[in-house]
Amino acid sequence: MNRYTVDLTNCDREPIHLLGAIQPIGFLIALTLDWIVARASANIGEFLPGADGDLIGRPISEIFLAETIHSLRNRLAALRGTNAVDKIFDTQLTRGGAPFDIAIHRSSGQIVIESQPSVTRHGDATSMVRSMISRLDAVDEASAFYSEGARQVRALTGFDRVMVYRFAEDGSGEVVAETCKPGIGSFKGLRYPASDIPVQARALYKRNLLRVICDVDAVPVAIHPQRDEKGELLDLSHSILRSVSPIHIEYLKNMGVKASMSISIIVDGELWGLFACHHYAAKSPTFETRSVCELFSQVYSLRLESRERKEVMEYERRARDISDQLLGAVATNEQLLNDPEWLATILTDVIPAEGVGVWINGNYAFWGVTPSTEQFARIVRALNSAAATRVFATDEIASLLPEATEFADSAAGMMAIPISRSPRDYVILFRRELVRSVRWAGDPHKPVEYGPNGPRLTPRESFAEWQQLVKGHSQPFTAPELRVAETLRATLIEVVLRLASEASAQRD
Ligand code: BLA
Repeated sequence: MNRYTVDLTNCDREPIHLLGAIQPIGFLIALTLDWIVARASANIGEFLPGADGDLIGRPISEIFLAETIHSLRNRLAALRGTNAVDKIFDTQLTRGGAPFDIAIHRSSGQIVIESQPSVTRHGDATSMVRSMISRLDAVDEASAFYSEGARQVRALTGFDRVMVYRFAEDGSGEVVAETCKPGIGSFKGLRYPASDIPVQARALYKRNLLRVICDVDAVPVAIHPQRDEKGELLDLSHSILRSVSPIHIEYLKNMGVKASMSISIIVDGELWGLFACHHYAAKSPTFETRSVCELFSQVYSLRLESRERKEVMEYERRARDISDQLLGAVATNEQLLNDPEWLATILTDVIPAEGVGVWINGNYAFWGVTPSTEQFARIVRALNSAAATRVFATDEIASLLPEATEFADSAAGMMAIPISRSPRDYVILFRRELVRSVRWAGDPHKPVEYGPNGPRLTPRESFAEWQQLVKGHSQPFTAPELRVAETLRATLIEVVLRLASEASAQRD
Protein backbone atom coordinates (compact mmCIF):
# COMPACT_ATOMS: atom_id res chain seq x y z
CA MET A 1 0.00 0.00 0.00
CA ASN A 2 1.12 3.59 -0.54
CA ARG A 3 2.13 5.44 2.54
CA TYR A 4 1.48 9.15 2.54
CA THR A 5 2.41 11.05 5.63
CA VAL A 6 -0.76 12.88 6.49
CA ASP A 7 -1.33 15.07 9.49
CA LEU A 8 -3.48 18.01 10.44
CA THR A 9 -1.36 20.45 8.45
CA ASN A 10 -1.58 18.88 5.01
CA CYS A 11 -5.05 17.38 4.84
CA ASP A 12 -5.98 19.31 1.72
CA ARG A 13 -3.17 17.59 -0.16
CA GLU A 14 -3.84 13.98 0.79
CA PRO A 15 -4.60 12.18 -2.50
CA ILE A 16 -7.66 10.35 -1.16
CA HIS A 17 -8.42 8.81 -4.56
CA LEU A 18 -4.98 7.18 -4.82
CA LEU A 19 -4.65 5.30 -1.56
CA GLY A 20 -4.28 1.94 -3.36
CA ALA A 21 -6.59 -0.03 -1.08
CA ILE A 22 -10.20 -1.07 -0.61
CA GLN A 23 -12.33 -1.99 2.37
CA PRO A 24 -12.45 -5.74 3.11
CA ILE A 25 -16.20 -6.14 2.52
CA GLY A 26 -15.61 -7.05 -1.13
CA PHE A 27 -12.90 -7.49 -3.75
CA LEU A 28 -11.63 -5.55 -6.75
CA ILE A 29 -10.21 -6.68 -10.09
CA ALA A 30 -8.88 -4.25 -12.71
CA LEU A 31 -8.68 -5.46 -16.31
CA THR A 32 -6.86 -4.20 -19.36
CA LEU A 33 -9.09 -3.08 -22.23
CA ASP A 34 -8.74 -6.59 -23.72
CA TRP A 35 -10.10 -8.11 -20.50
CA ILE A 36 -6.85 -9.43 -19.06
CA VAL A 37 -6.43 -9.19 -15.27
CA ALA A 38 -4.05 -6.30 -14.53
CA ARG A 39 -4.65 -5.82 -10.81
CA ALA A 40 -6.48 -7.57 -7.98
CA SER A 41 -7.13 -6.86 -4.33
CA ALA A 42 -5.16 -9.12 -1.98
CA ASN A 43 -8.34 -10.65 -0.53
CA ILE A 44 -9.73 -12.08 -3.75
CA GLY A 45 -9.14 -15.70 -2.67
CA GLU A 46 -11.55 -15.19 0.24
CA PHE A 47 -14.39 -14.49 -2.18
CA LEU A 48 -13.43 -16.64 -5.17
CA PRO A 49 -11.94 -19.86 -3.82
CA GLY A 50 -9.11 -20.95 -6.08
CA ALA A 51 -8.39 -17.43 -7.35
CA ASP A 52 -5.30 -15.82 -5.86
CA GLY A 53 -2.30 -13.61 -6.62
CA ASP A 54 -1.28 -15.38 -9.86
CA LEU A 55 -4.40 -14.12 -11.59
CA ILE A 56 -2.42 -11.24 -13.02
CA GLY A 57 -1.98 -11.62 -16.78
CA ARG A 58 -4.80 -14.17 -17.14
CA PRO A 59 -7.88 -13.50 -19.29
CA ILE A 60 -10.96 -12.89 -17.14
CA SER A 61 -12.74 -15.56 -19.22
CA GLU A 62 -10.68 -18.15 -17.34
CA ILE A 63 -12.19 -16.98 -14.05
CA PHE A 64 -15.72 -15.60 -14.60
CA LEU A 65 -18.63 -17.33 -16.34
CA ALA A 66 -19.07 -16.46 -20.03
CA GLU A 67 -22.62 -15.13 -19.53
CA THR A 68 -21.47 -12.86 -16.69
CA ILE A 69 -18.70 -11.44 -18.87
CA HIS A 70 -21.24 -10.92 -21.62
CA SER A 71 -23.46 -8.82 -19.30
CA LEU A 72 -20.46 -6.89 -18.04
CA ARG A 73 -19.35 -6.08 -21.61
CA ASN A 74 -22.84 -4.82 -22.44
CA ARG A 75 -22.96 -2.64 -19.35
CA LEU A 76 -19.54 -1.22 -20.06
CA ALA A 77 -20.42 -0.46 -23.68
CA ALA A 78 -23.50 1.44 -22.47
CA LEU A 79 -21.32 3.62 -20.25
CA ARG A 80 -19.64 4.88 -23.44
CA GLY A 81 -16.26 6.05 -22.29
CA THR A 82 -17.48 7.83 -19.14
CA ASN A 83 -16.34 7.15 -15.58
CA ALA A 84 -19.91 6.33 -14.54
CA VAL A 85 -20.54 3.19 -12.55
CA ASP A 86 -23.11 0.56 -13.44
CA LYS A 87 -24.22 -2.29 -11.22
CA ILE A 88 -25.53 -5.79 -11.68
CA PHE A 89 -27.21 -7.48 -8.74
CA ASP A 90 -27.41 -11.09 -7.71
CA THR A 91 -25.26 -12.69 -10.41
CA GLN A 92 -23.05 -15.77 -10.38
CA LEU A 93 -19.43 -15.07 -11.13
CA THR A 94 -18.17 -18.65 -11.17
CA ARG A 95 -19.94 -21.94 -11.85
CA GLY A 96 -21.64 -23.21 -8.72
CA GLY A 97 -20.43 -20.16 -6.76
CA ALA A 98 -22.58 -17.92 -4.55
CA PRO A 99 -24.36 -14.91 -6.12
CA PHE A 100 -22.62 -11.53 -6.11
CA ASP A 101 -23.46 -7.87 -6.66
CA ILE A 102 -21.06 -6.30 -9.14
CA ALA A 103 -20.11 -2.72 -9.95
CA ILE A 104 -18.21 -1.86 -13.13
CA HIS A 105 -16.58 1.33 -14.37
CA ARG A 106 -13.55 2.62 -16.28
CA SER A 107 -10.58 4.23 -14.59
CA SER A 108 -6.93 4.94 -15.44
CA GLY A 109 -7.33 3.14 -18.79
CA GLN A 110 -8.56 -0.02 -17.07
CA ILE A 111 -11.87 -1.72 -16.41
CA VAL A 112 -12.58 -1.82 -12.68
CA ILE A 113 -14.83 -4.56 -11.35
CA GLU A 114 -15.83 -4.51 -7.69
CA SER A 115 -17.95 -7.13 -6.08
CA GLN A 116 -19.58 -8.19 -2.86
CA PRO A 117 -21.69 -11.28 -1.98
CA SER A 118 -25.39 -10.57 -2.62
CA VAL A 119 -27.89 -10.40 0.19
CA THR A 120 -31.66 -10.62 0.10
CA ARG A 121 -33.13 -7.79 -1.93
CA HIS A 122 -35.55 -5.18 -0.62
CA GLY A 123 -37.95 -5.16 -3.51
CA ASP A 124 -38.58 -2.70 -6.27
CA ALA A 125 -36.09 0.17 -5.96
CA THR A 126 -38.02 2.52 -8.26
CA SER A 127 -41.25 2.29 -6.32
CA MET A 128 -39.29 2.74 -3.11
CA VAL A 129 -37.79 6.02 -4.34
CA ARG A 130 -41.16 7.11 -5.67
CA SER A 131 -42.84 6.71 -2.29
CA MET A 132 -39.89 8.44 -0.57
CA ILE A 133 -40.26 11.40 -2.91
CA SER A 134 -44.02 11.67 -2.50
CA ARG A 135 -43.48 12.17 1.24
CA LEU A 136 -41.00 14.94 0.51
CA ASP A 137 -43.47 16.72 -1.72
CA ALA A 138 -45.95 16.85 1.13
CA VAL A 139 -43.82 19.21 3.22
CA ASP A 140 -43.77 22.95 2.98
CA GLU A 141 -41.13 24.66 5.10
CA ALA A 142 -37.43 24.33 4.18
CA SER A 143 -36.58 22.99 7.64
CA ALA A 144 -39.27 20.30 7.33
CA PHE A 145 -37.91 19.41 3.90
CA TYR A 146 -34.45 18.85 5.40
CA SER A 147 -35.79 16.77 8.31
CA GLU A 148 -37.97 14.70 6.01
CA GLY A 149 -34.92 13.97 3.81
CA ALA A 150 -32.96 12.78 6.86
CA ARG A 151 -35.92 10.68 8.02
CA GLN A 152 -36.22 9.01 4.63
CA VAL A 153 -32.53 8.15 4.45
CA ARG A 154 -32.66 6.72 7.96
CA ALA A 155 -35.77 4.65 7.19
CA LEU A 156 -34.05 3.28 4.10
CA THR A 157 -30.64 2.52 5.58
CA GLY A 158 -31.17 2.06 9.33
CA PHE A 159 -28.19 4.23 10.35
CA ASP A 160 -28.30 5.30 14.02
CA ARG A 161 -27.95 8.98 13.11
CA VAL A 162 -28.70 10.73 9.83
CA MET A 163 -27.90 14.42 9.45
CA VAL A 164 -28.32 16.97 6.69
CA TYR A 165 -25.04 18.87 6.62
CA ARG A 166 -25.15 22.11 4.65
CA PHE A 167 -22.03 23.87 3.34
CA ALA A 168 -21.56 27.64 3.58
CA GLU A 169 -19.69 29.52 0.88
CA ASP A 170 -16.38 29.27 2.78
CA GLY A 171 -16.59 25.46 2.96
CA SER A 172 -17.59 25.36 6.61
CA GLY A 173 -20.83 23.56 7.36
CA GLU A 174 -23.80 23.24 9.66
CA VAL A 175 -26.01 20.35 10.72
CA VAL A 176 -29.40 21.71 9.59
CA ALA A 177 -31.45 18.59 10.28
CA GLU A 178 -31.00 15.36 12.14
CA THR A 179 -32.86 12.24 13.03
CA CYS A 180 -31.41 9.62 15.32
CA LYS A 181 -32.13 6.75 17.62
CA PRO A 182 -32.98 7.87 21.15
CA GLY A 183 -30.27 8.56 23.72
CA ILE A 184 -27.29 9.45 21.50
CA GLY A 185 -27.47 13.24 21.86
CA SER A 186 -27.74 15.76 19.08
CA PHE A 187 -25.46 17.59 16.65
CA LYS A 188 -28.26 19.72 15.24
CA GLY A 189 -27.36 23.36 14.73
CA LEU A 190 -23.64 22.77 15.14
CA ARG A 191 -21.07 24.23 12.79
CA TYR A 192 -17.73 22.91 11.66
CA PRO A 193 -14.74 24.42 9.86
CA ALA A 194 -14.00 23.74 6.19
CA SER A 195 -10.99 21.61 7.13
CA ASP A 196 -13.23 18.84 8.53
CA ILE A 197 -14.15 17.91 4.97
CA PRO A 198 -11.12 19.17 3.06
CA VAL A 199 -11.14 20.68 -0.40
CA GLN A 200 -10.17 17.56 -2.38
CA ALA A 201 -12.82 15.50 -0.57
CA ARG A 202 -15.48 18.10 -1.39
CA ALA A 203 -14.31 18.06 -5.03
CA LEU A 204 -14.47 14.26 -5.16
CA TYR A 205 -17.93 14.23 -3.58
CA LYS A 206 -19.22 16.32 -6.50
CA ARG A 207 -18.16 13.59 -8.90
CA ASN A 208 -18.91 10.51 -6.81
CA LEU A 209 -22.11 10.90 -4.86
CA LEU A 210 -21.76 8.30 -2.15
CA ARG A 211 -19.12 6.80 0.14
CA VAL A 212 -19.33 4.28 2.90
CA ILE A 213 -16.95 3.43 5.71
CA CYS A 214 -18.22 0.05 6.87
CA ASP A 215 -15.99 -0.46 9.86
CA VAL A 216 -13.42 2.00 11.18
CA ASP A 217 -11.45 -0.91 12.68
CA ALA A 218 -11.25 -2.93 9.46
CA VAL A 219 -7.79 -3.30 7.96
CA PRO A 220 -7.70 -1.94 4.38
CA VAL A 221 -6.85 -4.47 1.65
CA ALA A 222 -4.10 -3.50 -0.78
CA ILE A 223 -4.51 -3.68 -4.55
CA HIS A 224 -1.64 -5.44 -6.41
CA PRO A 225 0.31 -4.33 -8.29
CA GLN A 226 0.00 -0.75 -7.05
CA ARG A 227 1.52 0.76 -10.20
CA ASP A 228 0.91 -0.29 -13.79
CA GLU A 229 3.67 -0.59 -16.41
CA LYS A 230 3.50 3.20 -16.92
CA GLY A 231 4.04 3.68 -13.21
CA GLU A 232 0.47 4.91 -12.66
CA LEU A 233 -1.61 4.28 -9.55
CA LEU A 234 -5.21 3.16 -9.97
CA ASP A 235 -7.54 6.16 -9.61
CA LEU A 236 -10.22 5.04 -7.14
CA SER A 237 -12.38 8.20 -7.41
CA HIS A 238 -15.39 6.21 -8.59
CA SER A 239 -14.67 3.04 -6.68
CA ILE A 240 -17.43 1.71 -4.46
CA LEU A 241 -15.11 -0.02 -2.03
CA ARG A 242 -12.44 2.72 -1.80
CA SER A 243 -10.64 2.72 1.51
CA VAL A 244 -10.80 6.19 3.04
CA SER A 245 -8.40 8.69 4.53
CA PRO A 246 -6.79 7.50 7.80
CA ILE A 247 -7.25 11.02 9.19
CA HIS A 248 -10.96 10.76 8.69
CA ILE A 249 -11.02 7.26 10.21
CA GLU A 250 -9.36 8.76 13.27
CA TYR A 251 -12.06 11.44 13.41
CA LEU A 252 -14.79 8.81 13.37
CA LYS A 253 -13.02 6.67 15.99
CA ASN A 254 -12.56 9.64 18.28
CA MET A 255 -16.29 10.24 18.00
CA GLY A 256 -17.08 6.66 18.94
CA VAL A 257 -18.60 6.05 15.49
CA LYS A 258 -18.01 2.61 13.97
CA ALA A 259 -19.50 3.06 10.48
CA SER A 260 -20.30 6.07 8.35
CA MET A 261 -21.88 6.89 5.03
CA SER A 262 -22.45 10.17 3.26
CA ILE A 263 -24.39 11.07 0.15
CA SER A 264 -23.83 14.27 -1.82
CA ILE A 265 -26.57 16.85 -2.28
CA ILE A 266 -25.80 18.84 -5.43
CA VAL A 267 -27.61 22.08 -6.23
CA ASP A 268 -26.85 24.14 -9.36
CA GLY A 269 -23.79 21.99 -10.02
CA GLU A 270 -22.27 22.74 -6.59
CA LEU A 271 -21.94 20.58 -3.50
CA TRP A 272 -24.78 22.04 -1.40
CA GLY A 273 -24.36 19.52 1.40
CA LEU A 274 -24.39 15.90 2.45
CA PHE A 275 -26.64 13.41 4.08
CA ALA A 276 -24.14 12.34 6.76
CA CYS A 277 -24.91 9.05 8.48
CA HIS A 278 -23.33 7.44 11.56
CA HIS A 279 -23.69 4.00 13.04
CA TYR A 280 -22.34 2.78 16.36
CA ALA A 281 -21.71 -0.76 15.08
CA ALA A 282 -20.14 -1.96 11.82
CA LYS A 283 -22.55 -1.57 8.92
CA SER A 284 -22.30 -2.45 5.28
CA PRO A 285 -25.18 -1.19 3.10
CA THR A 286 -25.70 -3.40 0.05
CA PHE A 287 -24.83 -2.21 -3.47
CA GLU A 288 -28.54 -1.96 -4.08
CA THR A 289 -29.27 0.18 -1.00
CA ARG A 290 -26.46 2.47 -2.10
CA SER A 291 -28.02 2.80 -5.54
CA VAL A 292 -31.39 3.67 -4.05
CA CYS A 293 -29.70 6.24 -1.78
CA GLU A 294 -27.92 7.81 -4.75
CA LEU A 295 -31.09 7.98 -6.78
CA PHE A 296 -32.97 9.43 -3.83
CA SER A 297 -30.37 12.13 -3.25
CA GLN A 298 -30.37 13.03 -6.96
CA VAL A 299 -34.12 13.56 -6.92
CA TYR A 300 -33.86 15.28 -3.53
CA SER A 301 -31.23 17.63 -4.99
CA LEU A 302 -33.47 18.56 -7.93
CA ARG A 303 -36.40 19.23 -5.63
CA LEU A 304 -34.17 21.35 -3.43
CA GLU A 305 -32.86 23.27 -6.42
CA SER A 306 -36.35 24.23 -7.57
CA ARG A 307 -37.41 25.09 -4.00
CA GLU A 308 -34.41 27.39 -3.62
CA ARG A 309 -35.08 29.12 -6.94
CA LYS A 310 -38.67 29.70 -5.93
CA GLU A 311 -37.59 31.00 -2.56
CA VAL A 312 -35.23 33.55 -4.12
CA MET A 313 -37.95 34.70 -6.53
CA GLU A 314 -40.45 35.09 -3.71
CA TYR A 315 -37.90 36.91 -1.62
CA GLU A 316 -37.11 39.36 -4.39
CA ARG A 317 -40.79 39.97 -5.00
CA ARG A 318 -41.35 40.68 -1.33
CA ALA A 319 -38.39 43.06 -1.41
CA ARG A 320 -39.93 44.99 -4.31
CA ASP A 321 -43.17 45.30 -2.32
CA ILE A 322 -41.22 46.61 0.65
CA SER A 323 -39.47 49.10 -1.56
CA ASP A 324 -42.82 50.37 -2.92
CA GLN A 325 -44.18 50.53 0.61
CA LEU A 326 -41.19 52.59 1.68
CA LEU A 327 -41.60 55.00 -1.19
CA GLY A 328 -45.32 55.39 -0.58
CA ALA A 329 -44.97 55.93 3.16
CA VAL A 330 -42.25 58.57 2.89
CA ALA A 331 -44.21 60.40 0.21
CA THR A 332 -46.94 61.08 2.74
CA ASN A 333 -44.69 61.55 5.76
CA GLU A 334 -41.13 62.59 5.08
CA GLN A 335 -40.25 62.57 8.79
CA LEU A 336 -40.32 58.78 8.64
CA LEU A 337 -36.85 58.75 7.13
CA ASN A 338 -35.47 60.17 10.36
CA ASP A 339 -37.15 57.45 12.35
CA PRO A 340 -34.63 54.59 12.60
CA GLU A 341 -37.12 52.29 14.26
CA TRP A 342 -39.52 52.57 11.35
CA LEU A 343 -36.71 52.12 8.80
CA ALA A 344 -35.24 49.23 10.76
CA THR A 345 -38.53 47.36 10.92
CA ILE A 346 -38.96 47.67 7.19
CA LEU A 347 -35.37 46.83 6.25
CA THR A 348 -34.73 43.97 8.66
CA ASP A 349 -37.88 42.31 7.42
CA VAL A 350 -36.02 41.55 4.19
CA ILE A 351 -32.39 41.75 5.34
CA PRO A 352 -32.08 40.33 8.85
CA ALA A 353 -29.84 42.42 11.14
CA GLU A 354 -29.63 43.09 14.86
CA GLY A 355 -29.04 46.84 14.58
CA VAL A 356 -29.59 49.74 12.19
CA GLY A 357 -27.84 53.11 12.10
CA VAL A 358 -28.92 56.05 9.95
CA TRP A 359 -26.54 58.85 9.09
CA ILE A 360 -28.01 61.83 7.26
CA ASN A 361 -26.36 65.26 7.04
CA GLY A 362 -24.17 64.51 10.04
CA ASN A 363 -27.17 63.51 12.14
CA TYR A 364 -27.30 59.96 13.31
CA ALA A 365 -29.92 57.73 14.80
CA PHE A 366 -29.82 54.13 15.98
CA TRP A 367 -32.01 51.13 16.49
CA GLY A 368 -31.14 47.77 18.09
CA VAL A 369 -27.61 46.53 18.77
CA THR A 370 -25.17 48.98 17.17
CA PRO A 371 -21.74 50.50 17.78
CA SER A 372 -21.59 53.76 19.74
CA THR A 373 -22.00 57.17 18.07
CA GLU A 374 -18.28 57.73 18.05
CA GLN A 375 -17.57 54.30 16.56
CA PHE A 376 -20.30 54.87 14.02
CA ALA A 377 -18.65 58.14 12.97
CA ARG A 378 -15.39 56.27 12.41
CA ILE A 379 -17.15 53.68 10.27
CA VAL A 380 -18.72 56.44 8.16
CA ARG A 381 -15.30 58.09 7.70
CA ALA A 382 -13.80 54.77 6.61
CA LEU A 383 -16.67 54.21 4.20
CA ASN A 384 -16.25 57.69 2.74
CA SER A 385 -12.55 57.20 2.15
CA ALA A 386 -13.31 53.89 0.44
CA ALA A 387 -15.66 55.97 -1.77
CA ALA A 388 -18.43 53.40 -1.70
CA THR A 389 -21.12 54.49 -4.11
CA ARG A 390 -22.72 51.06 -4.17
CA VAL A 391 -23.94 48.90 -1.36
CA PHE A 392 -21.00 47.68 0.65
CA ALA A 393 -21.29 44.54 2.77
CA THR A 394 -18.80 42.68 4.90
CA ASP A 395 -19.02 39.99 7.53
CA GLU A 396 -15.96 41.53 9.21
CA ILE A 397 -16.02 45.31 9.73
CA ALA A 398 -12.42 45.05 10.95
CA SER A 399 -11.32 44.29 7.39
CA LEU A 400 -12.28 47.91 6.57
CA LEU A 401 -11.57 49.48 9.95
CA PRO A 402 -9.02 47.51 12.01
CA GLU A 403 -10.08 49.02 15.36
CA ALA A 404 -13.57 47.56 14.80
CA THR A 405 -12.39 44.45 16.69
CA GLU A 406 -13.10 46.53 19.84
CA PHE A 407 -16.83 46.45 19.24
CA ALA A 408 -17.11 43.18 17.28
CA ASP A 409 -19.33 41.73 20.00
CA SER A 410 -22.08 44.24 19.21
CA ALA A 411 -21.41 44.68 15.50
CA ALA A 412 -19.10 42.35 13.59
CA GLY A 413 -20.61 42.66 10.12
CA MET A 414 -22.43 45.42 8.30
CA MET A 415 -24.21 46.35 5.14
CA ALA A 416 -23.83 50.02 4.26
CA ILE A 417 -26.41 51.46 1.87
CA PRO A 418 -25.32 54.88 0.54
CA ILE A 419 -28.43 57.04 0.24
CA SER A 420 -27.10 60.21 -1.32
CA ARG A 421 -25.40 60.69 -4.67
CA SER A 422 -22.05 61.49 -3.11
CA PRO A 423 -21.18 58.79 -0.62
CA ARG A 424 -21.91 60.70 2.54
CA ASP A 425 -25.22 59.60 3.95
CA TYR A 426 -25.87 55.99 4.84
CA VAL A 427 -28.27 53.52 6.25
CA ILE A 428 -26.18 50.78 7.86
CA LEU A 429 -27.43 47.37 8.96
CA PHE A 430 -25.33 45.68 11.65
CA ARG A 431 -25.00 42.00 12.41
CA ARG A 432 -23.63 40.55 15.62
CA GLU A 433 -20.72 38.18 15.88
CA LEU A 434 -21.83 34.77 14.64
CA VAL A 435 -20.35 32.73 17.51
CA ARG A 436 -22.67 34.57 19.86
CA SER A 437 -25.73 33.29 18.11
CA VAL A 438 -24.65 29.62 17.92
CA ARG A 439 -24.35 27.46 21.00
CA TRP A 440 -22.81 24.01 21.42
CA ALA A 441 -25.60 21.57 22.15
CA GLY A 442 -23.64 19.63 24.75
CA ASP A 443 -21.23 16.76 24.29
CA PRO A 444 -23.29 13.72 23.34
CA HIS A 445 -20.40 11.31 23.66
CA LYS A 446 -18.84 9.30 26.38
CA PRO A 447 -15.14 9.99 26.89
CA VAL A 448 -13.10 8.11 24.29
CA GLU A 449 -9.40 7.50 23.80
CA TYR A 450 -8.00 9.82 21.17
CA GLY A 451 -5.96 8.74 18.14
CA PRO A 452 -2.42 9.98 17.39
CA ASN A 453 -3.65 13.41 16.27
CA GLY A 454 -5.39 13.98 19.59
CA PRO A 455 -8.73 15.59 20.35
CA ARG A 456 -8.63 18.02 17.39
CA LEU A 457 -10.28 15.28 15.35
CA THR A 458 -13.56 15.39 17.26
CA PRO A 459 -16.74 17.38 16.70
CA ARG A 460 -16.22 19.31 19.94
CA GLU A 461 -12.72 20.43 18.99
CA SER A 462 -13.92 21.11 15.46
CA PHE A 463 -16.60 23.33 16.89
CA ALA A 464 -13.96 25.14 18.96
CA GLU A 465 -11.83 25.50 15.81
CA TRP A 466 -14.79 26.90 13.91
CA GLN A 467 -15.43 29.40 16.75
CA GLN A 468 -11.83 30.57 16.49
CA LEU A 469 -12.09 30.94 12.72
CA VAL A 470 -15.30 32.95 12.79
CA LYS A 471 -14.33 35.14 15.74
CA GLY A 472 -15.06 38.74 14.75
CA HIS A 473 -17.27 37.66 11.84
CA SER A 474 -21.02 37.89 11.43
CA GLN A 475 -23.30 35.76 9.33
CA PRO A 476 -22.30 36.86 5.81
CA PHE A 477 -24.72 38.87 3.66
CA THR A 478 -25.93 36.81 0.72
CA ALA A 479 -26.03 37.64 -2.99
CA PRO A 480 -29.86 37.98 -3.05
CA GLU A 481 -29.65 40.29 0.01
CA LEU A 482 -27.13 42.46 -1.82
CA ARG A 483 -29.38 42.64 -4.87
CA VAL A 484 -32.32 43.62 -2.71
CA ALA A 485 -30.20 46.26 -0.94
CA GLU A 486 -29.34 47.79 -4.33
CA THR A 487 -33.06 48.10 -5.10
CA LEU A 488 -33.67 49.70 -1.71
CA ARG A 489 -30.76 52.06 -2.28
CA ALA A 490 -32.26 53.30 -5.52
CA THR A 491 -35.57 53.92 -3.70
CA LEU A 492 -33.95 55.68 -0.78
CA ILE A 493 -31.86 57.92 -3.05
CA GLU A 494 -34.96 58.86 -4.95
CA VAL A 495 -36.71 59.78 -1.70
CA VAL A 496 -33.74 61.74 -0.36
CA LEU A 497 -33.31 63.67 -3.61
CA ARG A 498 -36.98 64.49 -3.77
CA LEU A 499 -37.02 65.73 -0.20
CA ALA A 500 -33.93 67.85 -0.89
CA SER A 501 -35.43 69.43 -3.99
CA GLU A 502 -38.71 70.11 -2.17
CA ALA A 503 -36.75 71.74 0.65
CA SER A 504 -34.83 73.96 -1.75
CA ALA A 505 -38.04 74.85 -3.66
CA GLN A 506 -39.56 75.96 -0.35
CA ARG A 507 -36.53 78.11 0.39
CA ASP A 508 -36.63 79.86 -3.03
C1 BLA B 1 -14.29 13.27 5.18
N1 BLA B 1 -15.39 14.51 7.05
C2 BLA B 1 -15.41 13.68 5.97
C3 BLA B 1 -16.75 13.29 5.70
C4 BLA B 1 -17.54 13.88 6.67
C5 BLA B 1 -16.68 14.62 7.53
C6 BLA B 1 -19.05 13.77 6.74
C7 BLA B 1 -17.23 12.43 4.55
C8 BLA B 1 -16.92 10.99 4.77
C9 BLA B 1 -17.99 10.25 5.54
O1 BLA B 1 -19.03 9.99 4.97
O2 BLA B 1 -17.78 9.93 6.73
C10 BLA B 1 -16.99 15.45 8.65
N2 BLA B 1 -18.70 14.19 9.83
C11 BLA B 1 -18.03 15.31 9.55
C12 BLA B 1 -18.57 16.37 10.35
C13 BLA B 1 -19.56 15.85 11.08
C14 BLA B 1 -19.65 14.48 10.74
C15 BLA B 1 -18.12 17.77 10.37
O3 BLA B 1 -20.47 13.68 11.22
C16 BLA B 1 -20.36 16.60 12.05
C17 BLA B 1 -21.31 16.10 12.79
N3 BLA B 1 -11.12 15.80 8.90
C18 BLA B 1 -10.85 16.66 9.94
C19 BLA B 1 -9.56 17.22 9.73
C20 BLA B 1 -9.06 16.67 8.57
C21 BLA B 1 -10.06 15.79 8.03
C22 BLA B 1 -8.94 18.22 10.67
O4 BLA B 1 -11.59 16.91 10.86
C23 BLA B 1 -7.77 16.91 7.92
C24 BLA B 1 -6.81 17.66 8.50
C25 BLA B 1 -9.96 15.06 6.83
N4 BLA B 1 -12.32 14.33 6.35
C26 BLA B 1 -11.00 14.39 6.10
C27 BLA B 1 -10.73 13.70 4.87
C28 BLA B 1 -11.93 13.20 4.41
C29 BLA B 1 -12.93 13.60 5.36
C30 BLA B 1 -9.37 13.57 4.21
C31 BLA B 1 -12.17 12.39 3.16
C32 BLA B 1 -12.42 10.95 3.48
C33 BLA B 1 -12.49 10.15 2.20
O5 BLA B 1 -13.52 10.23 1.49
O6 BLA B 1 -11.49 9.47 1.91
